Amino acid sequence: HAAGEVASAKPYPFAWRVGECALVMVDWQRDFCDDGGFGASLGNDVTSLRRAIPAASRVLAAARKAGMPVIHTLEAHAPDLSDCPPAKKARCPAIGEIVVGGIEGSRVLVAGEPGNALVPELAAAEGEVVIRKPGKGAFFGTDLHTRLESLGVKSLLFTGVTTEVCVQTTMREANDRGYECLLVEDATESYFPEFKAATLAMITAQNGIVGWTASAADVVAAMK
Ligand code: TIU
Repeated sequence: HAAGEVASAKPYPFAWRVGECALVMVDWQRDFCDDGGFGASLGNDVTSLRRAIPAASRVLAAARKAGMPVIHTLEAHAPDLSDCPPAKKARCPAIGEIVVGGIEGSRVLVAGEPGNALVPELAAAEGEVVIRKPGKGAFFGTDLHTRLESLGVKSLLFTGVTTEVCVQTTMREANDRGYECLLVEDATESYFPEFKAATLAMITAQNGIVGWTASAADVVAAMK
């Protein structure tokens, strides 16, 4: 296999074998990115998240062109909330509710609702897998690991929101399952700039204890 390589990646160059790398697009759903969504209901300003959409879109387009598998995730509960632990609902009471000023009368973080759709700029293409997940991590309660194994995937590129919640949790789950993980630093965002900066630093610290980070431009160049 030929290799894709991002020489500028931190803490040192990141390489993957062609055919063994997939792109994971974490939770680019309206619930987090639109005014009135879950993110906004928690008191957050969603404009910071939207800033990462153009870079995520460029990485997505490059992955499609390179024939790389693309997996989208959604934080999405069943309509009866049977997969929402009471502890999660207790600390995020908006889940499953229709909130005042919300997205088109949408129930928050519920599968199939308008707010649970991917933002149009990053919508899934025909044939791309969309995984609904009840947790912050995309491996908990899903068949993601089985799917990746059946595709022969060993390396993962990540974009998504929010950096320190669902993206970092998913990266750590992937790292523990043996995947080599790279987070595209300008294709991820947080409602808290200091948390994004800290997450990028803690991923790459200690010789890449969780994985690597690199810019969208350099990742896109490596996919050609
Ligand atoms: N997708 C994801 O990160 N879920 C969250 O709840 N993030 C927050 O930052 N709250």
